[in-house]
Amino acid sequence: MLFVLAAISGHISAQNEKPDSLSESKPNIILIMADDQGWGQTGYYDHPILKTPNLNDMANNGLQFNRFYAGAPVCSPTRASVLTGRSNDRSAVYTHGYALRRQEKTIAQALKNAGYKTAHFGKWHLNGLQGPGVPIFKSDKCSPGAFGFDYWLSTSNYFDINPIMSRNGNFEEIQGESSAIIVNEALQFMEREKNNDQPLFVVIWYGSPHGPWKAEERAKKGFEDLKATHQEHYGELVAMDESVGSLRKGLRNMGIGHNTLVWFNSDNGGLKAFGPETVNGLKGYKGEMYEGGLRVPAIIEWPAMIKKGQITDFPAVTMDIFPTVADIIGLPNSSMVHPIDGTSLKPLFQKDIKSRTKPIPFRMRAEGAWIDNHYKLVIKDIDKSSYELYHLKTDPDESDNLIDRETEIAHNMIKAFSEWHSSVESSVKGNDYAGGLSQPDIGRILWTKSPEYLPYFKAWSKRPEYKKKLKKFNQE
Ligand SMILES: [Ca+2]
Repeated sequence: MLFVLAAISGHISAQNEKPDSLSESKPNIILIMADDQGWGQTGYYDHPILKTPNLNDMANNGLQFNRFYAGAPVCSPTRASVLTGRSNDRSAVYTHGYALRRQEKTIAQALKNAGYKTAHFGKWHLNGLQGPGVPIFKSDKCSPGAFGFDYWLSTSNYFDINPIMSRNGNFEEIQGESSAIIVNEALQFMEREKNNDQPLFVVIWYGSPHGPWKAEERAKKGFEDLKATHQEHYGELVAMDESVGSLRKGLRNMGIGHNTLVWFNSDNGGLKAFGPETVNGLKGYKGEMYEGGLRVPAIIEWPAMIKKGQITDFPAVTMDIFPTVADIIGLPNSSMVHPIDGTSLKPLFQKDIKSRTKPIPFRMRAEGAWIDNHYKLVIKDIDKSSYELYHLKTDPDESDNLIDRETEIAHNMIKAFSEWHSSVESSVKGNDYAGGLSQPDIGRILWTKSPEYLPYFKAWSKRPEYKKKLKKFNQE
């Protein structure tokens, strides 16, 4: 740890910013995540109609990943993997909507223990509530606060224009576009906190470009020839990109941009409704174990430590976020529940590395995948042992199944996946926690079936985002 800190402070001194306390040698860390943005939906991958000037600029100024994977092909499971460094089933987040197990240890808790002030803004989706995003109760056992966030302005799920959000448990309607709201709030938080002793850990999880699609008129400029839902969807992406620009500009204006690590990625692959350009022609979409369902845009920007203009083909995954941050800060091994499925990407900050030692595992809804550098095993049905094998370099669109031709590689990968699968089964039973599983899993429920929310139904029944769900409570 001392070595890491010395290395970081040495580098900063070279940039004429002199750290004079321990906290200043710890970078601020900001994780930002899109909701359903596909791998093809950026300007820097030459999307045919979408321009993302701010993401392009961020990519130019940092480290761009060409092979970055969401931890799972849908929402909550990937979010769990970000917070724990573990594949989703280990923490009982079996698919979207499931609550994160309370015995898990999160990156927010670890950084809080290391002296960081922590905050979450936006979509949460780890408290077991399904249905359009609602504000989260203070008493919620799986709120952001329960998992290590000091400050939070959050909704249970996706949210759009003028949402009702929860500020540390207090419900508040906030006017504005959803991406702009959470970035502005995050900047205000950082402005308030930046002169305190504590470094900052800020998580910004967008509700865009997830449906229902509702963009501001001005953001739909240039998309007039598209059908209505497409105009709204791309408009949400435009607004999200603008908010990335506001965030980066805000950090520079506050004078903290240099030693702040900003990590951007999406939470799963693109949506089929918006065509093959959404996933840049890859096979499959959100929900599938093929590349289109898993591969997402990702960038790390950290001017103090990452040279601008780096692009890597190193395969990386959201499960790497926690181990990477732990490596940078020097967090103790005990800050995570083991086994961890990710690996530290810190060595990539200094030099490009071609080959990954630790394969990337996926398991969700009895499907799986196992990525070992260029080879990928796809398991369509774990119970039936149905396997496909692809070589992603020579066959990026996963059209040539090698399972019967590359038999030795197939055999080794199936064996490795099966051993990993057994270890996940053990995690599901609670064997990773000292003393075993001590609390029942919360599972998931539609909030319209949750008695706690009942008192709000009448008042919310006219709101556009809840109207359909609460029709019977609308008495007009
Ligand atoms: Ca999503």
